[in-house]
Amino acid sequence: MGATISELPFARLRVNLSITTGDRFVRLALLLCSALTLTNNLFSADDASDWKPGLIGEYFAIGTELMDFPSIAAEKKPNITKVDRVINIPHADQSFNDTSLTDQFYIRWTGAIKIEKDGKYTFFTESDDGSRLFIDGKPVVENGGNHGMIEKSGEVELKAGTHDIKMEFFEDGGGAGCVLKWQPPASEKAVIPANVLFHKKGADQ
Ligand SMILES: [Ca+2]
Repeated sequence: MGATISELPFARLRVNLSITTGDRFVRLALLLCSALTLTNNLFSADDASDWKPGLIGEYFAIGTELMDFPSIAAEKKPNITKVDRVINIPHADQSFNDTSLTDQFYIRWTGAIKIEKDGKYTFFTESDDGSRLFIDGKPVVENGGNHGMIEKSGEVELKAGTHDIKMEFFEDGGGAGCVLKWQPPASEKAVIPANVLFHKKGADQ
């Protein structure tokens, strides 16, 4: 997504610089307009039409005992694919997150997280049974194994911008729950809000 963002505004700058009005103030104003356009484009790039709110949740019915994360063949299709705006499923012993799944299933959530400012971010997964979180492909929280509702955390330095996020979760039997929280720099710990989670348009089809 970087190439189109950086090319467009500079193309506009070149066009405006080539205008020879003889009036420095007019040219200055045009440059200022270009700079504003550039700024606008950079901000709107985060909300570009190819990004949609929420993470893609791929739900797999496994049907056998799960003591840890299952291996899912690359070609295996999920039983359910849906967009989840947040991951905040309280602990319960019933159908999981408005699906027909109750036991012996695995979920993979993928998409992007929008980071407002550089700094150290702490992430927390609380789950029954296991969960783990990856940012930009690197493990940040390891909360695997077959267990009750347990929270684990991890820290990562992040630059402002959009980063890949992947959350995995599995449930063997009994109760199940899964909550994904964070603590941004100088902020309170909270469920990661819907307004920073996105997926590529079409990824849910
Ligand atoms: Ca369980």
